[in-house]
Amino acid sequence: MSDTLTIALSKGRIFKDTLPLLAHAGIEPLDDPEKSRKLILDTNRPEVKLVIIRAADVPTFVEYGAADLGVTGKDVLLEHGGNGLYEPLDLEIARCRLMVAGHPDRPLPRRPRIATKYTTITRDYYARQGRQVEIIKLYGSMELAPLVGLADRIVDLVETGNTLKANGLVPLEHIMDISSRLVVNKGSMKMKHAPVRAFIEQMAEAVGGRRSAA
Ligand code: PRT
Ligand code: MG
Repeated sequence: MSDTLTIALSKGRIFKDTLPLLAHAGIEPLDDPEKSRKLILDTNRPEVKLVIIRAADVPTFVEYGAADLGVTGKDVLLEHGGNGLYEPLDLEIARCRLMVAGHPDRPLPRRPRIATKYTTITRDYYARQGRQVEIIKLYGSMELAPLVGLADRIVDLVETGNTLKANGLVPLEHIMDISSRLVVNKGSMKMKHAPVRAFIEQMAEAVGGRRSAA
């Protein structure tokens, strides 16, 4: 096991945006996760495997050493509570903003209800401002909550703003910018120091190359 490197990724935008960075490190998956049902993908480098999991599970796999490395959104990391892992690199991919959104001109009750899947970040955000809110945990389709009277506001990721707009909502407060991070298991950083370091450096180089090409 000690000569292998396992990298945890989620399907969709993170996989798509990580591919060119992996290519820079000389790593090419042998299967397409959107087509294959395999959860462990071999790569052109026999010692490197990709495990394909739900985005919210990436920090858990890496924290417990089921993967040596992973790529995950800062939103997911903050909700997870990223103490058990190293976060050596901002990959500058899958960028978006975490925002408070709602109906533009609806008065707020004294203790507004905020629907979100980001309960930890949201609680911290309002607590820091000393604002009283009730937080309602949802697992998806946050935009629906204000339309059906479940919540006064939502906290969600915004990229183009099209989803909000399509549901008659507007962005109201910017909480933070989000991008995806490379995360590393603490044990792997020690036990597989040379290959892990080399991988981090190649990824950093790829990020730098993209930045100067932009
Ligand atoms: O989709 P699934 O339930 O499997 O899991 P997931 O939603 O956690 O994963 P995925 O792949 O959708 O997102 C992975 C990561 O991509 C997130 O953790 C973010 O760090 C990042 N990211 C970047 C985004 C977006 N942009 C984004 N726009 N994640 C989600 N969205 C959603 C947003 O929640 C909203 O529903 O897209 C919609 C808004 O997009 P616009 O363009 O209409 O504003
Ligand atoms: Mg999604």
